[in-house]
Amino acid sequence: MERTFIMIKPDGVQRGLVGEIVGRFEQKGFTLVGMKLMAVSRELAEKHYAVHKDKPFFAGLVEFITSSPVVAMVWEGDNVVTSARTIIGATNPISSAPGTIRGDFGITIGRNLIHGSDAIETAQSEIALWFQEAELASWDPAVKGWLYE
Ligand code: D4T
Repeated sequence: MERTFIMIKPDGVQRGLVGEIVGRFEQKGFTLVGMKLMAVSRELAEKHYAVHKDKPFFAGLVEFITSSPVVAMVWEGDNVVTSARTIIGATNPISSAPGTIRGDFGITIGRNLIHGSDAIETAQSEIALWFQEAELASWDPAVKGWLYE
């Protein structure tokens, strides 16, 4: 089964949207296999966003992610990487469709509430960066037969 890394950013936690956001993934039918509320170290933030290290917004992004706790999660399901990106919406909330998390709750790109891995390989490296194997629980939801043919 495919897995993806999802992080509710500090703005999502501060605004009391954790339940709403987790609910959207649950209602879709995906399986939660790991979740923790945590303060993010500068080192972890810089590693997670290393691909953006030369961008003008990098320093502000690291500052933001380390400013207040985040909720780190791993979700499992068929095509969960792509599907989660659809549920999340476009990076800039100006362009995210209503019905998506960013479309419903976000206004600016620098406070876009949530991160989701952009590819299967990225998901694997992000899960390894944020979670120990023992923090993840593999389990079969009882409703599986009602979610998949
Ligand atoms: P993340 O990685 O947070 O899920 O966002 P996306 O995958 O949708 O978008 P991204 O990697 O291009 O951007 C990473 C992160 O940087 C913030 N950002 C981005 C910003 O503050 N200013 C900017 O101009 C851009 C492009 C938002 C998301």
